[in-house]
Amino acid sequence: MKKEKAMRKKTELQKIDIEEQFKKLEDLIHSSNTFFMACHINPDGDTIGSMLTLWSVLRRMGKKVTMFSQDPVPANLNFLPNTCHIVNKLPRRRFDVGIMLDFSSPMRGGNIKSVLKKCKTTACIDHHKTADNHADINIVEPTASSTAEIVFRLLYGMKAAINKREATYLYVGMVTDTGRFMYQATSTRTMETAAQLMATGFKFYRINEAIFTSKPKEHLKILGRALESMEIKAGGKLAVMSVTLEDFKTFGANPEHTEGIINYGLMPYSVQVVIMFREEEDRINVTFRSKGLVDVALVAKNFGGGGHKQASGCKMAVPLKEAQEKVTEYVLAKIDTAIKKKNAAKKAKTETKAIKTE
Ligand SMILES: [Mn+2]
Repeated sequence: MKKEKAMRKKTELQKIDIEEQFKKLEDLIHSSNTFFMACHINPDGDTIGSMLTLWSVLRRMGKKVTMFSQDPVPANLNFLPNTCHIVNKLPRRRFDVGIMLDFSSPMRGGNIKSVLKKCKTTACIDHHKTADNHADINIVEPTASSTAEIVFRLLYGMKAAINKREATYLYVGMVTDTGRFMYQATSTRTMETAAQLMATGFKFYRINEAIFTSKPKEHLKILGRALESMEIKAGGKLAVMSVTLEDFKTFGANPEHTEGIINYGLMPYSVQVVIMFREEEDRINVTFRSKGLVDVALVAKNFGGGGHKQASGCKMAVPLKEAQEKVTEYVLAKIDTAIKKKNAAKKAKTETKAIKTE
């Protein structure tokens, strides 16, 4: 009971805190004139969609807004109107407000630190668990499906009417970050927000088509090659895929065309880990995916790379065959250890159970 009360108090405190942050940003938007906005490096639909939305709303309010992205907007998002206004050169001027969208540490935005220093106030809107509250105003909600969902809440609170185009931007952010409303982070609030966006009447099916069901033919050809190359090892637990320089040459494809292909390796029911090798001119790009049995962040680290427990990567300056052998052998050993550990834990559990029933 006591615990419950404390828990409730804690969530209430968090709630008050985040509401306060929303209010602070709202007031700041009203009282400021010039804004700098940045999306993260290797931008995705969420960071771009969130930035375009705020840019559009603030401009309608008569504000001056500069949008910055260090990396180019990915080809599958180029259909979005106004991406041409995103600059990749750091502005020199001063701003009233600097806003980081979908990231919280300036590093993730590229070289923006110098610009943020020249902003009177900084803010961050993010939904990553790892977010650090570096900015003056931090609206961080790890339970939100996407930054776009949080931006919607901000605008809703501000009573800013969202037009069709802005609804499109926000929808792009949500539908991409949730994998078409498929991932765990999709909540009732996500669906309610999407419904409110749809009510503006934008053609969501055209967006889905543009993002999910249209691909360059080079991507499909490389996908075919990668699937063909798939080898299943460790009694079905490991899938290994490779794409060679020769494949790229044959289809006139480039590394960008391999985007997302590794995820196909996780599709077989029994597979726990996927390794994908991509041959480049002077090195081998290796990526990993895991359903959880093996921590692939540690695997990548062992070869000089890094990442997350379930998605990681590294680069190796050795011939393809050598990389394939070394990495596969290492992962096979990791799978073996993980299974042995799992079995030992299972055995210990049944034994304690047996003792208890005795
Ligand atoms: Mn995001």
